[in-house]
Amino acid sequence: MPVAYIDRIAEHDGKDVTVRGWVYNLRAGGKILFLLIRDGTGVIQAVASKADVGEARFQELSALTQESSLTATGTVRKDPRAPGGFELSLRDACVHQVADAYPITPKEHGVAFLMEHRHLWLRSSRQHAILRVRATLVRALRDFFDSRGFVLVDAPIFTPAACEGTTTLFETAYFDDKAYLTQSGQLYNEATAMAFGKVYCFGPTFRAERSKTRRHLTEFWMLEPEVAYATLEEIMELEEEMLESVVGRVLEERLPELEHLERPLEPLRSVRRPFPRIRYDEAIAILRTKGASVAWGDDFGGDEETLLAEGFDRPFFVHRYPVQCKAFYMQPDPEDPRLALGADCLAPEGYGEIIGGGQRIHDLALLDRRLEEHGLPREAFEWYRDLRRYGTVPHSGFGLGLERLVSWVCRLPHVRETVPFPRMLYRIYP
Ligand code: NSS
Repeated sequence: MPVAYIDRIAEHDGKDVTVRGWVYNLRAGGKILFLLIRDGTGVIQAVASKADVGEARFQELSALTQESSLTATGTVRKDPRAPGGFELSLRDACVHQVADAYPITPKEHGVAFLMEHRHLWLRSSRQHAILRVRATLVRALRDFFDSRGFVLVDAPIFTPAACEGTTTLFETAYFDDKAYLTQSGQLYNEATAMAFGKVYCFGPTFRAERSKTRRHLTEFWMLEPEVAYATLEEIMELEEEMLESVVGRVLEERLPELEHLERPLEPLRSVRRPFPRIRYDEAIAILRTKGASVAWGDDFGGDEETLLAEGFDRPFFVHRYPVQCKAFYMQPDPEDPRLALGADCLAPEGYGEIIGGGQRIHDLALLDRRLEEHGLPREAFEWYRDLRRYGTVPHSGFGLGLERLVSWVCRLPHVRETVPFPRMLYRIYP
């Protein structure tokens, strides 16, 4: 008997197939049983009658509980009233296990309970929708860079030094020495960009951030392109082209999922180039008119970003932050060296920063000064300093936080649902 997946069941109309899955719901009506079966690709209603399957099998199926596993064989029939438009007239079934009382029921559960049962929560339709959008975004991002001549060159996860400040490093034993989990692949990207011209890396990154907010994870995925000879302006253009492209792909391929999540589509449809660009100084002025008390030189936190994002209908850039609130590697603006040639891209609808990037210091003497000012050990950066000794050029790149992108695209209240098993300040189980 051919095995059919529910999302392609239409191809088997009128034929006999086997569906392999789990019980989503069960309703008994005298001599007939209605079984909703899910197989990960969709849900189909199977109808079993005592006459077709026999008394013993009928009794066995009647006793099934939510999430019991079974292989069901029957005839596929078009039925406009059935969810999904097709029904399975059951001829036989093989029950693999009768599940224990399933802890997640259609009633409302608190977030803490659901997080504790994340391994099971992943079976629900809302989680399916979110994680499918995530998978599509990953594919769209890879396609975007692969089709533009970028080479995927991955960065290591064990590293000897900090990229984004020493306060958020996860330290780990490394035989007789110690290592840190990577905060960003950027420094390695700078090496590979000098080798290949245009590169990107895409993998997990780690930050020991004691932030319990709706946008912080301790382990998150970052996509980081780096381009030799590129300026800040070129990298902002790349960012807007990328976002327009990948949001467009989600609108093309994941409409049912966005609708299931009740995600309004208009804000996604307006993700069109060019994105507004405001200088840090202008951002400060906007924030003050909104009553925020920010001093020049402060970095923006979630509250400020949310306030700023109120004024825009699409992603926008805040560029030229003061050097003191940014990382050691930022190239100063030749027109005002107090400012860094860096830009954050903020998502609208109150989401805030989803991308951070900019132009890197390419001059060795200036880099050495910054390493010293930031108290970073020169020995650990010898290889990085080499990049400024052997054919140094201006170069730029950025890092896109995947979970923040998914959170905004799906319009979720928190990043914790954007990743199968979130790692947060107080969560490392399951
Ligand atoms: O610190 S960033 O702003 N920038 C970098 O790490 C650069 N070294 C990237 C580069 O130029 N190659 O982080 C980049 C993005 C940021 O905009 C967020 O979207 C995301 O990474 N990010 C996070 N997402 C979730 N949780 C946490 N804690 C987090 N921190 C940063």
